[in-house]
Amino acid sequence: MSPDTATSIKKPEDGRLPSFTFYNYFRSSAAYRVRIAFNFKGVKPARIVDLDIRQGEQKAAILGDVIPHGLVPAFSWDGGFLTQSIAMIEWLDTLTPQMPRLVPVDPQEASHAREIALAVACDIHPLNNLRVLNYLGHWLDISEDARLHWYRHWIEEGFAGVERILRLRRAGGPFALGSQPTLADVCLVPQVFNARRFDVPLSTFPTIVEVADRCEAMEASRKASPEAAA
Ligand SMILES: N[C@@H](CCC(=O)N[C@@H](CS)C(=O)NCC(=O)O)C(=O)O
Repeated sequence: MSPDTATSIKKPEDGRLPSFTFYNYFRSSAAYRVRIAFNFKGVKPARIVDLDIRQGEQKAAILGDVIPHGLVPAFSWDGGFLTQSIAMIEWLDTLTPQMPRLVPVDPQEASHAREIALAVACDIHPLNNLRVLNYLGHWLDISEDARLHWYRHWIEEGFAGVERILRLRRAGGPFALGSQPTLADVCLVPQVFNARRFDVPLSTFPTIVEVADRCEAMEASRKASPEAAA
């Protein structure tokens, strides 16, 4: 695809999932969200391309206009592409009828699922992305210890809000918003995984830990974990 073909990007025909390629990195928590969604929805991409973001391979792909924003995850299909894990999960969910509905059909419940998902995807994850950590280190000369402090701080700050929201919203569980896992759980599992990986104390976030652990124990999540995807 080149800029002058951008206007002819094709929509998936007849509202069904096309045969598509998934651009992945095993440790990317945004890709981990999408992998969990694949398993819940019983979807298998036709092709998986693993890109090592530590080596900048996701940027090399911009050259082919495959991943215009230079980040994983992304989808591409004949004549089209989609980026942003939340949009990608909604796309999968909309084009596959299987349960669970990751974005609930009820508009109010859907907004609550997006609320938690976006608290993770917009308010926590971007601050701790590899390019931000690299920028802090390479350009601002911030030490590794201070970067670790930064990393933990933004998870703790973000989780404090999510914990309060979950306590107010939960109607008895067992998942973040009720009896089925939703986009909210799908986003919490990788973020809790990252928190543990960087030794963020989680004792003040019992609701987050409870719902994330419940979803993480499900086969759909286990098969999507960085260990399983490596
Ligand atoms: N908002 C994007 C975030 C994508 C993103 O930041 N991906 C990370 C991996 S989790 C990445 O490609 N990082 C490469 C870098 O930081 O250079 C989404 O949800 O898909």
